[in-house]
Amino acid sequence: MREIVIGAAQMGPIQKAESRQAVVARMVALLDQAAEAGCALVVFPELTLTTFFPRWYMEDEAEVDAWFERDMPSPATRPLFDRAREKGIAISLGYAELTPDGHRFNTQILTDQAGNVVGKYRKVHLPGHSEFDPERTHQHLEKRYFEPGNLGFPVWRNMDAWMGMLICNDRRWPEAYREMGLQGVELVMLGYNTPSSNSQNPGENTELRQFHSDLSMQAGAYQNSCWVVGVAKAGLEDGHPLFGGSIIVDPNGQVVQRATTEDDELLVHACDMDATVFGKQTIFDFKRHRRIEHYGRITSQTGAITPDGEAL
Ligand code: CDT
Repeated sequence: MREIVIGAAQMGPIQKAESRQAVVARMVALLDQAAEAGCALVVFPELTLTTFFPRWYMEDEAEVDAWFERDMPSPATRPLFDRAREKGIAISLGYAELTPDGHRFNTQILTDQAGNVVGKYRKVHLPGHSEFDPERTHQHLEKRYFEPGNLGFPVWRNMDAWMGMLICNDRRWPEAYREMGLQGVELVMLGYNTPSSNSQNPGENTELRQFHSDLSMQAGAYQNSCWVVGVAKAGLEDGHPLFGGSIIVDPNGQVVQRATTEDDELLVHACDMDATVFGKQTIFDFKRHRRIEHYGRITSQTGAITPDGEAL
C-alpha cells in the first residue's frame, strides 16, 4: 500500500482589495488543520493568492503585473512554505507567474515534503477571450493576460508516486489527462475558479455547471486509472459568484470526498496509490488496447471538419 493522506484546501472568496499576506494567513490556517488531520500533501486552488483578476479588463501593463509573482516562494508566500516544511507537508498551489523575460503564465507548482519545488505546470487550455466583450454578463480575460503553457503535461516522481497537475479549464480536455496517463500518472492535482453562471448563456444553471466539472474530473480519473484532486476557489468575489464543490475522485471515477461550503474548507482522504494499478493493468492497459493508427486527427487538427469539408 502506498497511502498518501491528501488535503484538498478549498478557498472561499478573495476580494480585490485583500492582500496576499491575508490570503497566505488563511492558507497557513488550512495547512495547520491539514497537519492535525495527518495530511502529507495539501492542494490549493488556481490563482490562490488573489481574487480571480481575469474578470477585470485592464489596459495598463503595470496594473496587470501587480497581480503576478516574480518568484515562488515570494516574500508573501514564504510563511506558507516555512510552515509546510516545518510540518513535513508537500504543497501544490496556483499563482500568476511573470517570468524574468516578461512572459505571463497561469502556473501551478508542487513541492516535496522538505519544501523544495519539484514540479511546475503552466496552464495549456486558456478559456475566455482577449478583448472586452460587452455581450457577456461578465468578462473572462485569461487569453488577454496569459500565454498558453509551454511545458506540456509533465509528471514527477514525488512521495513514491507519479504526480501531475492541470489547471481549471484543462480539466475539461481528455487529451490533458491522457498525456499524463501515458506517463503512468497516479495522482492529478488541479485547482479551479469557475463562475457559477455562463456569461453567454443565462439559462445554464450552477447545478449543470457543477455536473460538467465533476463529470470531467471523474472521467479523467477513471479513464486513466488515477486519483484526481480538484480544488475550488469559491464564493462571492466582488459580487461575482464562483461555485465550490471541490472533490477527491478515486481511480474508479468515484467521488470519495466533496466540499459542502463555499468557504475555506479542508477535505481529507487517505489515497492509496496502489489502487491505480488494477485499472492500469486491465481495461486501461494502454499498451495492449490503444490504437494510435486511428488517432491521427487528435494531434493534426484543432477544429472539427465534417467529411464533406465543412469547418465547424
Ligand atoms: N479559470 C477557468 O479556467 N475557468 C473556466 C471557466 C470558463 S468560462 C469562460 C473553467 O473551465 O472552469
